[in-house]
Amino acid sequence: MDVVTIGETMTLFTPNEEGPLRHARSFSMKFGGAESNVAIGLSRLGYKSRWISRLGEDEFGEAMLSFIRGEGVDVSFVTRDSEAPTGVFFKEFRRMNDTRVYYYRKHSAASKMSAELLPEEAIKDAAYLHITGITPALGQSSRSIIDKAIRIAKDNSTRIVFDPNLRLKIWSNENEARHYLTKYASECDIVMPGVAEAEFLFGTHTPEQYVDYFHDLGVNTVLMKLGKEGSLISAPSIPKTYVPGFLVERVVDPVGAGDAFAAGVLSGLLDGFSLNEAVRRGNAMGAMVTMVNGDAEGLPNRADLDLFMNGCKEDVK
Ligand code: KDG
Repeated sequence: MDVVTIGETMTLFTPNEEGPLRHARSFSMKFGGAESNVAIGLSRLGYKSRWISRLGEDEFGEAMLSFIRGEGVDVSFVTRDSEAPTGVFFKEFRRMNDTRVYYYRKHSAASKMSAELLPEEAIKDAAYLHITGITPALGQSSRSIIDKAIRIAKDNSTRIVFDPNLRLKIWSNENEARHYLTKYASECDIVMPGVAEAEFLFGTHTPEQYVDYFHDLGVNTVLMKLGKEGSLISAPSIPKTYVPGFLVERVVDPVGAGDAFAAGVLSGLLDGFSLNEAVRRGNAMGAMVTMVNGDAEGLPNRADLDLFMNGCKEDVK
């Protein structure tokens, strides 16, 4: 197994028109979840990925499982809950450059994930464990599954990658979010924060200072996402280096860009790339996803990725 990830995926209703959600009358049904986005991104590029979660025994759970399985992701450790539903969320394209999300996920099946539901075999054969700050935000029992996954990973030399993915709508309060995001960052090998997340954790500083703060927590490799500016990377063997971003002509839907970045970086590391080259691929994948409506719809296969990275925007016949 190349990468294992754990988290909630929800049925996603996207309005078919722009503007405040109160006026939307028709929606497209999709699926979205940071961790399954990463697993799908890796699978499309040909890697073995596993997504661990808990779904309701309901129609949305059935549809989601078929979709994610159909993308080639291993779902054999996904459990079902007969008492709690699969979560739902809505996107809103409120106006240009203002995309919002609304969750209906409290008491969802995924929030009932717990350590007892995670066997050692689910993690121990993986090269990387990918976790985000969303799963611990779901509550104490979700934190217990993440804690167990980290322990299994450490016992089996599986490298741990953490994306803080700050979601203040689901944490009980800011102090709790800060406490757990700092704790999980400090337990991981690679951390992929955005600037807003670093600011939330450490106050207002420069990207270079944020990188130092993460290293001070004990993080080996810090990959800071700087949006269209690309990324700032730092590891013991690599001084702080800026890796430029890719030009995006029009952002259609920014949600999922960070997950695409994670999938791109992990795929590059699995290919044996240098950190710089792996992050360049992550930047490209993040850019590609913003140009397509949907969390996972813009995640490329290898041919699309090569075309984009080589500067060919379209295949001219
Ligand atoms: O990174 C994309 C996610 O934010 C989206 O898919 C929904 O997982 C989600 C969440 O919890 O916000």
